[in-house]
Amino acid sequence: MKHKVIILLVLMAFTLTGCKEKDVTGPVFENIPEVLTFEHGTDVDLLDLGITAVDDFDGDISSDITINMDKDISEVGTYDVVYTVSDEALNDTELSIQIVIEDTTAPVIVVNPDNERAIFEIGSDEPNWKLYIGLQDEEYDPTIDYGERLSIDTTNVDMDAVGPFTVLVTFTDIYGNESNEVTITIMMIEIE
Ligand SMILES: [Ca+2]
Ligand SMILES: [Ca+2]
Repeated sequence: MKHKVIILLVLMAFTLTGCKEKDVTGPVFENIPEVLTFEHGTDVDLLDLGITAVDDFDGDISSDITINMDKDISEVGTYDVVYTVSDEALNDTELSIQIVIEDTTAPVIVVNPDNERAIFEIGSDEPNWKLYIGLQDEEYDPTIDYGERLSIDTTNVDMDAVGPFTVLVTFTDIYGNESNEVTITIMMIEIE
């Protein structure tokens, strides 16, 4: 009888241990994208990059993935983003990835339609050429000193001679992308 009880107890203990097999393994991240570089201005949803999480006990727990940072990655730069996911037994797994936001898009420069052909009297002062252009899809303010980023080539212009003259303009954004070149044409005339 005593033996039977012991055997029974051992069996019960074994069964209980079997039932209570503990989840000690954290989930695993999968489908980590290789390319995490985005063009400036792209709408990036950090929780929608296709990254998934699978757990040995709980299965697909991708919907439990969270990130540790503010989701504002709107400026050009490199951002460390830490993804975290926990299984039901509270085993955590972290995944750290870098998101690069870059600007490789050249600005598009346009000639202000009002000033495509400007007429001046010989001897006039040079106009403010910065008023003659605009930028598409980018902010432009002619009162700002853009320094060498705004190239206004007036070597062909002679304000004291008759003729059409051309001014060549290019603009470089702060990331070094150079725009197309536009031509402003001015007419210098003699008024008697
Ligand atoms: Ca687990
Ligand atoms: Ca740009």
